Amino acid sequence: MKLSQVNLYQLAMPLVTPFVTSYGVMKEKPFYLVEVVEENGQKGYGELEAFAVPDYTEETSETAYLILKHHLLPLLKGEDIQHPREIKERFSSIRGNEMAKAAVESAVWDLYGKCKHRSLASLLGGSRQIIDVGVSIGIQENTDTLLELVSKYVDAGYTRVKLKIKPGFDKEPIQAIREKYPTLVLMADANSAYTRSDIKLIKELDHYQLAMIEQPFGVRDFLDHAWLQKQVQTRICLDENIRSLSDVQLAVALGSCKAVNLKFSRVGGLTEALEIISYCDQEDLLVWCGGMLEAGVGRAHNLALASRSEFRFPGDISRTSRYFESDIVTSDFSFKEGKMSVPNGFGIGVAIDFKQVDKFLIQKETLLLSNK
Ligand code: OSB
Ligand code: MG
Repeated sequence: MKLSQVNLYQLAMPLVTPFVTSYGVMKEKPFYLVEVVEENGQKGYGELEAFAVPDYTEETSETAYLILKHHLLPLLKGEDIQHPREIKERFSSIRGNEMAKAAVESAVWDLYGKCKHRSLASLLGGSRQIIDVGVSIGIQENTDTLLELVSKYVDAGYTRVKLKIKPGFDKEPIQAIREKYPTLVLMADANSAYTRSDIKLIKELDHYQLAMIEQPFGVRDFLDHAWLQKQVQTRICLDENIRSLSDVQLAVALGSCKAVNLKFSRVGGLTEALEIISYCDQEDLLVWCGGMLEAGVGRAHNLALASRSEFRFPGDISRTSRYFESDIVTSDFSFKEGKMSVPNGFGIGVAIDFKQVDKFLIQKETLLLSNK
């Protein structure tokens, strides 16, 4: 496959309701839809998931765009790509910037599937057609609104609920949910809002049969997480800490966690994600599919990846309608009773709805790649 051009659609999709985490409030999702075009006109799609503010990771939508345009795409000029696996190697001279890399890499995976007449799920080694999905609930104003929300999602069939927590919004809401739903698969995500000095509180959370506590400490605090995991029964799950396979290896060596929230966009692409999945499986570490409030393209990539049998825990792959009024793809992923089907068309298996893209479009830019 020789890429002739890449089109970047800069979009901003308003969220139906603001999403609140310990980092702050998100009211819209700014992102780029990346369209890679090969010489015969076949197209592949990826989403650049970096947020507006560099709080979750260092990248922002703006910095990732610059890296993509000035440093990543030039590396593909004139290249004949035999397999999307090669992209990781081509990009290896560029440090970090995982989301910028993943946006291009995942688009090339889609393109490859379309050229080879294979679904992305089958290319990635996925075997399941229908997968259990969970929901991630932001920090709420009060316990009543929270319980109302939880009951709405439980009624919709979501098989797992993740609650965002921060100091001052942790034990009480968790206790309230637990009292009302004694057997619900429940977990908490702190997005790095606690430190060692909060050990007493975290030990209290140990009493609510949480499936896991995600990212309680700082994003490089492998040692502190290991210190914590030794003192609590509840699994510690790492999200922000994990940017590559070697980070997972470090976490295993130190005992920093028992679970990994895997977002392919946070680890530089699907190839790195596949390596992490194999390693987690071999080390008996629970691995599951995280989310970045993706629109339909990123969601389709997630579903394809999460169709692998190693994912034994419901992912953060709720319906797009939870976040957005309307989506940029034509499929609605047929959500039914907490399960979503994995698209089985070629590549990501969903078509772009360009009318919708136009609705959210800020600007479109074409970058030519054909001559060296
Ligand atoms: O920590 O997983 C996270 C959203 C924004 C920033 C960080 C996170 C999240 C989510 C959203 O939990 C999950 C989803 O896409 O539904
Ligand atoms: Mg998280």
